[in-house]
This record gives sequence, C-alpha cells and structure tokens, in this order.
Amino acid sequence: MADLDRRRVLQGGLGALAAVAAPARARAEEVTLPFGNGIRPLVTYPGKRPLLQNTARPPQLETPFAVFDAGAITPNDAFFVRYHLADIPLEIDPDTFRLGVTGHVEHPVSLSLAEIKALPGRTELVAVNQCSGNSRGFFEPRMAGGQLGNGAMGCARWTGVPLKSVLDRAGVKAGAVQVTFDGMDGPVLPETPDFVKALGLDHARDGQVMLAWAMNGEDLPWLNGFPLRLVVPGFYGTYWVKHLNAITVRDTPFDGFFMKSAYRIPDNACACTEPGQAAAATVPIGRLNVRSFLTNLVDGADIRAGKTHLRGIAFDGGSGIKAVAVSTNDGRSWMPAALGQDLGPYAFRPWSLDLDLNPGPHAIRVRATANDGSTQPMESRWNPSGYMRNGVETTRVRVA
Ligand SMILES: Nc1nc2c(c(=O)[nH]1)N[C@H]1C(S)=C(S)[C@@H](COP(=O)(O)O)O[C@H]1N2
Ligand SMILES: [Mo]
Repeated sequence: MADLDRRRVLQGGLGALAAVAAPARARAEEVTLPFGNGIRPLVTYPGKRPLLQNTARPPQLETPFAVFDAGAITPNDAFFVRYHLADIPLEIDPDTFRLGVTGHVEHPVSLSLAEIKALPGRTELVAVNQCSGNSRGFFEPRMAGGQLGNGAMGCARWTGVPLKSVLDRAGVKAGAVQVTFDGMDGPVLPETPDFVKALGLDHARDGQVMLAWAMNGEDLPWLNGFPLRLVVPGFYGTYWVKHLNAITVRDTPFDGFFMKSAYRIPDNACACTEPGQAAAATVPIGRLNVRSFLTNLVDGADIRAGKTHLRGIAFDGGSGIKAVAVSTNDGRSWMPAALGQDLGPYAFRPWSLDLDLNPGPHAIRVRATANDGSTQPMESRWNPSGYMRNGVETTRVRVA
C-alpha cells in the first residue's frame, strides 16, 4: 500500500497520451511552421503548456518560438520533448528507483535517488539542450527525420552531481574506454534497437557531465526524464539520456545503433556535403555549433518607423558568446549588439540592439561569434541527416 502511495505515475498516464490522438482534439489550435507540411497542432501533455506536436507516439513536442523571447531560461512546462521509442515509462516509484553502474568497474553499484543526491560535488549549471535536428525542416532539399522548426532547444538550470562521482563510487577499472547510458524507455518491437548512447571515458569523467534530478529548481518534468537524466554540457541533446537507470563502463567501444548508425555527421570541417550527397566518412555528432536568433520580431512583421528594439538569444557549444551583430544590408556591414546577462558559457546569452529603420522592406540578419572564434555561415550547410543547422537567420519585416 505504502509503495503504491509513493509511486508516481505520468499524470493521466496512457490515457492522457492516447487522448491527444483522439478526434475530440482535432480542432486544437495549430501553428504553421514556414516550410512545406508545416502545420503542427498545439497539444497539451501532462506537465506541459500547449506545445507543437511533431508526433504523438512517442511524444515529440516543440517549444513555441515566442517562449524564447520571454527570457534566457526556458520554463519547464515549455521545454521541448524528444523520444525515439514509443514505450516510454508511465509509472516510476522514486523510492524504489535505482541507477545501476556495472561493467568494467571494481564494484558494481545500484544507487537510490537519495544515495545519488548524497554523492560528492553537488552542482548547478545553466546549459542549452538542443536536438541535433533542430531546424531540420528549413533544409532544402528536404531530408527524412523530424521536420522541426526552431523550437527543439531550450536552456535550463540543471541540478545534480558530476557523473565522475558515480563512476568513482563504482571504481573504473584500468583499460576502460567508454561509458554507455540507457534509460527506462524501450522499443515496442524486439527488432527495434534500444536507445543507448556512449561517451568516451575521459569525457564522462571530466567533472562537467552531470547526473541531474532537477531542472529550474524543480524535479525533472516527466517528459524531460524524471527522475534522473544525463546532462552533457555543450553537446547535442542526443547524449542527454532521460530516465537514466543503467550506466555501463566498457573496455571496448560501443557499436549500438544510436552511435554506429544514427547521429553521425560528415567527417569534415563543415560537417556538410553537397546537397543530396552522402558523406564519404562520418563521425558521431558532438558539440553544438554557434547560433543566434532574433526573438521579438517574427518574419513578415509590420512595424512602425522610428526606433525599433531588437532582442534575442545566442549560444554555442561552451566557449561562450563573444559578440552578436546585426545586418540590414545582406551582410555588407554589421552593427554590434549589446550582450545581456551571462549565465555561463553553456547558456542562452541574451542580446539587444536599437535600430532606426527607414520605411520599406528590410531583411534583418543576426550573427553570433563565439569565444573560440567560430561564427555562423551566411547559408546553412547541408548534410544528409539535417543536423547542426546554424546559418545566419534572416527576419523580413516591413516598416511603414
Ligand atoms: N531515454 C531517452 N533519452 C533521450 C532520448 C530518448 O529517446 N530516450 N532522446 C534524446 C534526444 S535525441 C534529445 S534531443 C533529448 C531531448 O531532451 P528533452 O526531451 O528533455 O527535450 O533527449 C535525449 N535523451
Ligand atoms: Mo535529438
């Protein structure tokens, strides 16, 4: 009985998830993303405000872009949701939950949440979680995969302990090379590969990769990995394994589907190929590249002549944002924007600029430069999976 009382269920459970596909919801509000087949229903899931629904089973939800104008921290109820496998956990008892650490270790351990929270080095970090395929829907030619707008990203304050603390508790044996991470979700069909990700041992022990149980000061939202997820600062969301309950230290490289076949980018400096072409060689995707967005004006907006206030966000894979600049003449000249509050090198960095715009049409371009010297290309670079889109964003407005 007591166990039953403590157990948490996805509020509404399967019913809530199934209901979204029901015809009763067919009249839900919609958002039209600016590319072919871009109509997305706005659907409310447990713990979430209405989000753009990309798929129902499993739930894949995008953040409405206006949320990014409201601040550098993405609220939990607006944070995007990405799953690969339809069998997501619907019932978890935080009191009996265990994280197993096994494989090439001195003493395999099975840790409760309380034990994890008591490990040394409790830490907080603000970091962007962005899906590799964020903005994929804008690529031409189109490619397979979730046709995402710009809402498969978010920035939160994560609370947890360094993964290193957990690995030290188990005692990594000499000869270990990688660590794999598996969550409580699974495939519906036995042929479908499980979602398992790997990090190199040095990366896993760098003190920054983190086991997080809280997001913006609250328990992780269910759909963002309750009760425990991996946070890999500066790396694409694919490594941020949710509902994490199995860590395995390995003395051989892992070659599961989601490392060997999926989430790979062309092995060249631009991570790109000629549009439509396959890559000669590929490597696993890694760090976020630098991006910036204008958040307070939408494409096609009509605005009044005079001072126009522009603001937005920029981020990169962890070197931090050095500068954001705006061009209204197709990139021939750039005006520096002011940078806002610095929440750390992995966070969204707010920027702002006041502009005088003459009557007529304008194309406002925004470009960020990171502290590592990298900047955004004027045109996004194509790659077969539609990953890492980061071309300079253009917002067209009309001033009257
Ligand atoms: N258990 C589990 N974790 C997962 C995934 C998944 O399918 N299962 N998808 C990953 C991918 S590809 C992304 S982009 C992020 C998204 O995190 P979010 O759903 O909290 O926004 O979760 C990652 N962690
Ligand atoms: Mo992703």
